[in-house]
Amino acid sequence: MGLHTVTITGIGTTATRSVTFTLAIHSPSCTNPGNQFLNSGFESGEANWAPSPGVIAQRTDARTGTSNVLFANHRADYEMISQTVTVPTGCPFVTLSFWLRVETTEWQPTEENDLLRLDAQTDGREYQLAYWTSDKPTNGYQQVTIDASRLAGRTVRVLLSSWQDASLPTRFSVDDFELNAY
Ligand SMILES: [Ca+2]
Ligand SMILES: [Ca+2]
Repeated sequence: MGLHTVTITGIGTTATRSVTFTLAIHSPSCTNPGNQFLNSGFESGEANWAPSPGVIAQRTDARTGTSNVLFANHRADYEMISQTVTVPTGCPFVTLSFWLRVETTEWQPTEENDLLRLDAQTDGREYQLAYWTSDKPTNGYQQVTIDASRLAGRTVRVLLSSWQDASLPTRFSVDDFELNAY
């Protein structure tokens, strides 16, 4: 179940060609599979999201379209976006994925001074699903995918939040944030 990357390669006498595509396999009981978030690419601005001021905006470095999320205000200390969805029943497999770029001015490579957290709130409880830190900058945007199958069938508030210390800011750029059910 879930998303699978499939590569088909044809080998000829003079040339080799490959094609790669994504195969989505969902449970037969999952009648409404796929992405459950609205405005995943932030192209409608803040619509459907509950963001801190200025976090969602038009930027030239959006991964797709012209808008993305940027957590970079170390003076604000804490910034977040959230969206609440009901994951359809019958879809036992759930993933959260987004494209992330981490750039930092922190110079002590082993210290996790600035943090990006992915949390889920459901039934009055909060789960930390994953976190990323300033000591692991990325080379451009990279897709991250987190298993969130424990959220199957639940109404959940998904939060992505940044916590930064008072100096040497880190830029956490995010685009194309999806909650996929299968
Ligand atoms: Ca976008
Ligand atoms: Ca910092």
